[in-house]
Amino acid sequence: MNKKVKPYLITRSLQPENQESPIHFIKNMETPLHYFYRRNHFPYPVLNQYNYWLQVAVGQSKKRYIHLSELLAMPATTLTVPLECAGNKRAKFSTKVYGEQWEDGAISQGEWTGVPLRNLLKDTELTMEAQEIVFEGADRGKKPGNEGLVPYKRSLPLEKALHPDTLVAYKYNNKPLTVKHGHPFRLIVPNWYAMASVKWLQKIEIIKHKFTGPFQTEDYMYYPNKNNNQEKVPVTTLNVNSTIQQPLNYSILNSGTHKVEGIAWTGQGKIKEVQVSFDNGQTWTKANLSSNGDSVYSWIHWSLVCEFNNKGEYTILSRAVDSSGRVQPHTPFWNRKGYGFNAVSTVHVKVE
Ligand SMILES: Nc1nc2c(c(=O)[nH]1)N[C@H]1C(S)=C(S)[C@@H](COP(=O)(O)O)O[C@H]1N2
Ligand SMILES: [Mo]
Repeated sequence: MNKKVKPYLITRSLQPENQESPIHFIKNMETPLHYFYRRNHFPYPVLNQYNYWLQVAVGQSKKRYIHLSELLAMPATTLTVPLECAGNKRAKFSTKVYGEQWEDGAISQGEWTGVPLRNLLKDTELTMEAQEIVFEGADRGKKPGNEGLVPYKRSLPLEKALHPDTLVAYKYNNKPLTVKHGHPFRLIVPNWYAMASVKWLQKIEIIKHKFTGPFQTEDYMYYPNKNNNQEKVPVTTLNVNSTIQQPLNYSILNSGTHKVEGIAWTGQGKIKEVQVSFDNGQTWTKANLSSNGDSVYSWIHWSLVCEFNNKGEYTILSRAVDSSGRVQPHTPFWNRKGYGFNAVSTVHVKVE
């Protein structure tokens, strides 16, 4: 790539700020900070000294506070984790759905450093009755159907919250988190869609019941039916997925050798195989996979060198298979809010 010419974020909205990563040009395992996508429901919170204290509450009665400096003094874990917005690729549903029209770039990944949430909680706080842990961000705003200003607030089941890799993170790519990505600390929930990774974390509450709230039981639910709310299911684990980075959609290629390449990821196990098809899925060829080292969660890069000898139009498809046996479907699972799109990745090219 010419060093002087650089990609940009792709703007979806400015207030609140929602911008895509230029994912087709990201070759690194760690997305540079300025290319990390930005997804916000509300204006950025204005932070003050109190935001450096994390409140831990048990029900309504007991509270204690942990300061950032205490977090920094605790043993830390560093993990390469992708964040993918549940609405990534929403623009590709052929029966259109409302919401940010994300293409492929509502995903980025890098190294998160923080303290496992479980190490911040005391045994006494996790009595037999505890059922979920609720996380509240410092940002708030208006949400249709709700009164006043609502905070961004979500819960995790105890099992996920207490997983050793669920972090209260304060660094990204070895630098302090920036305000846009949750300064001073945010939750990082590997393997789940990124709505779970609450930014500007202010309050953690251990509760004895199931949490309900607009970002838990209205949004981030799969609604399979167009006209009613029946059979709704919460959005949790990342689907198996892949994106063709190059060649770009509708590009014109010279005849000859070209490299088809992209990324693949999953929230359940590891990527086992990525397959590429040039005949609309009748036959598939295995792509070469890069190693993701020791990282359990990170996406992998894949590539396939192929010959385009005849002039004409081609459709290139990619599909990933994970170690839990999941394969990207040919047709996406349509749902009213447009979450979890993971149909085979498609690119059209013309050879001249
Ligand atoms: N407090 C707070 N946390 C939040 C959000 C938000 O609006 N407020 N958005 C969530 C969603 S939907 C996504 S996809 C990720 C985006 O994180 P990023 O902006 O760092 O990429 O943050 C999640 N955490
Ligand atoms: Mo999201």
